[in-house]
Amino acid sequence: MPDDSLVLAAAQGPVRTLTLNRPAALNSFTGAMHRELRAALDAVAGDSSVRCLVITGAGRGFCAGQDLNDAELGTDVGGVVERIYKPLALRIRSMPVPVIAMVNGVAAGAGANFAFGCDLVMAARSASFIQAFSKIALIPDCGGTWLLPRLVGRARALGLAMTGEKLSADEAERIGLIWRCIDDAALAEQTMALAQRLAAMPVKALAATRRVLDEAMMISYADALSLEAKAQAELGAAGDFREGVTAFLEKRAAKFSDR
Ligand code: T3D
Repeated sequence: MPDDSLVLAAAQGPVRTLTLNRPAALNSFTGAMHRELRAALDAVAGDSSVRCLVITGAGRGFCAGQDLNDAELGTDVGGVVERIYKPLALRIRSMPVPVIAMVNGVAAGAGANFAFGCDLVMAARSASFIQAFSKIALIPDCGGTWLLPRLVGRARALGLAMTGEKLSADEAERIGLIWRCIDDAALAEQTMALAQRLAAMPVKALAATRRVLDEAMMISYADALSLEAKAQAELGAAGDFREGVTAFLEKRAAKFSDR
C-alpha cells in the first residue's frame, strides 16, 4: 500500500532521510506537512542513534515553498511566518547532527531558503533555486534575508531576491550558495556517501562548529575567540576528543559516539 505520509522517513544505518512527499504540488508546504515535518525533525533530534540527517523531496521538485492554495495558511502571512517558518528554520539550525539538503529539483520561495538553512546543500545539476517571493509581493522569508547576503554577498542577494530569477544548480555552486552540484544520476549515491562520512565523524563537534560559526558572524573578533575557547572547553572535556587523540596516537580509525 502506498505511504500517504506527507513526510517519509527512512534509515540507512546512522543516517536518517526525510522526504517531503507532496510531489503533485512540488512538495510545497501545507500546515499538515509542516506538522509532520516538525514531528519528524523532533524525532531525529531525540534519537541518539541518528548521526546525520538528509532532507529531500519526492518527485521532480525539492520544495516550492508555501502552498499558495492552502487555506489553513493563507489568511495571516505574518503570523504563519512567525509561528511556523521561524520555528522550522530555528529547528534546522539547532539539530544535534549535520543536516544535508539533497535538492533533487526546483527549490522556490521558502523551499529554497529552507535548503540554504541546512548545513550542506547537494543539488542535482537539473535543480534550480528561485527567490519567488517578489513575484507575489513578499520579501524572502524562512531565513532568506539573513542567509543570502552571508552566503553570496549583498549584491547577489538583492539581485536574486528582487528579480526572482531562476538560478541553476551549477551557478549556485559557482557563487558559493551551495556545497556541490552533482549529475542527477549520481546525486543520491554521492549524498548518501557524504552523509555516512559525516555520521562517522564527531557529530557533536560538527553541530558546535555550525553554532559557533553562526554566532561568530555577529560578534567582534575578540568575542569570537572567546566563544571558540568556550566551545573547545566543552568539547575538550568530552569523550570524542579523547577518542580522536587516542586513535591518532594509536594509528587507528577513531570511533566517535558523542552526540
Ligand atoms: O502564508 C504565507 O504565504 C507565508 C509564507 C511564504 C513563504 C513562501 O514560500 S512564498 C513563495 C511561494 N512559492 C511560490 O511562489 C512558488 C510558486 N511556484 C512556481 O513559481 C512554480 O511552480 C515553480 C517555478 C516552482 C516550478 O514551475 P514548473 O513550471 O516547473 O511547475 P508548475 O507547473 O508551476 O507546478 C507544478 C504543479 O505544482 C502545479 O500544479 P498543477 O497545475 O499540475 O495541478 C502547480 O500549481 C503546483 N505548485 C507549484 N508551486 C506551488 C504549487 N501549488 C501550490 N503552491 C505552490 N507554491
